[in-house]
Amino acid sequence: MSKRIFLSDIHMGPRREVVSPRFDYDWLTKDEAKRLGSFFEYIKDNEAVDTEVILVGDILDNWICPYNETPPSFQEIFGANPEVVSGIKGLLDKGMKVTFLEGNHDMYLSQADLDTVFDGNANVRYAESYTDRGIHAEHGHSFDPFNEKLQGESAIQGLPLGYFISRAVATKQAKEDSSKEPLCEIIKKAGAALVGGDSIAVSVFDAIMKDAGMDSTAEFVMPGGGVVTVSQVRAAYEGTAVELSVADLRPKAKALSVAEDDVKLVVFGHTHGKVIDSLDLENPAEPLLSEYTKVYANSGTWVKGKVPTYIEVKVDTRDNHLNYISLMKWDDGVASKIGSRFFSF
Ligand SMILES: [Mn+2]
Repeated sequence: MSKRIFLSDIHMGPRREVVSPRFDYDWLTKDEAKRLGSFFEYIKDNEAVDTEVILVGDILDNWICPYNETPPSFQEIFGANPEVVSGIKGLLDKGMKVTFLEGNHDMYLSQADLDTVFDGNANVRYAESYTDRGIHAEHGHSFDPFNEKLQGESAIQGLPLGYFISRAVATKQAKEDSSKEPLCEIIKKAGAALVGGDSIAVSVFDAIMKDAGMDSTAEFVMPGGGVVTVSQVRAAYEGTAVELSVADLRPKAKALSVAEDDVKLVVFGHTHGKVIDSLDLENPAEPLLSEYTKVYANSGTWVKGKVPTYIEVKVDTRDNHLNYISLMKWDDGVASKIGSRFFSF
């Protein structure tokens, strides 16, 4: 038997000292980090050595940082979350493979960063996406114009507008200990309050800067130590197009599975909303045959206020081309199934 375990949106932060009146702005709390560490221990103790763990992005978070603080390095973040790091080391030491996929909140993480933390262990790997046995997994931010990796002269340091919005959201949280909602939800709310005129992206940006109490001259401290003002950011991203449907990646999963016949299961993260559902598609090659099924799954999140969830794919031991996929939860140290599907490839 062979298993693949997918989890995402862990959002480990730098856990910097809280000096009153500043509040803790990290999305992953200390207790949640411990809970995740014990989950990794459970996997190590209960699963076979050929089990693979795929971390589907936003595992670290160097975006959630108040505008006037220097953003953390990935090494600072790993160092602040020893429960998670030692949990992953346990898996690697047993001989299991662990893959980190790119997310938006950890966009410029690299294999070199992982090699430093995990002592060059060959079982840990960094990639943009994961493809195996009919499965396609990626974080999902590349379908979200607010949060995709940007190149070109309009982008500041290759970062999308969502980066600056995250910095403002962290600024507000550090001031008020306000709710730690995923950005797509915040953006959806801000978008719902729009009036005409500017592009949606810039209007959302304006609303969030105002909400965080940042005026046009406020200076973001950037990675590397330089600064950029709110009005410079506004000018740089004025043309950004935004779809307000980013809270639901199902249409993107459907498009992806239609374009690639070999893709039978699409696993995303990013939205923080757990899902397992079939994508019922007409088979264009054989329209007289019944519908054939592909599956969309979202691994959910491990941060505040939600029962942590993950996706498990099990290979059928009798039929090597059949995969069972389950949406699982990890509640009070117990793993249980929320829903399941199967597919052959
Ligand atoms: Mn994300």
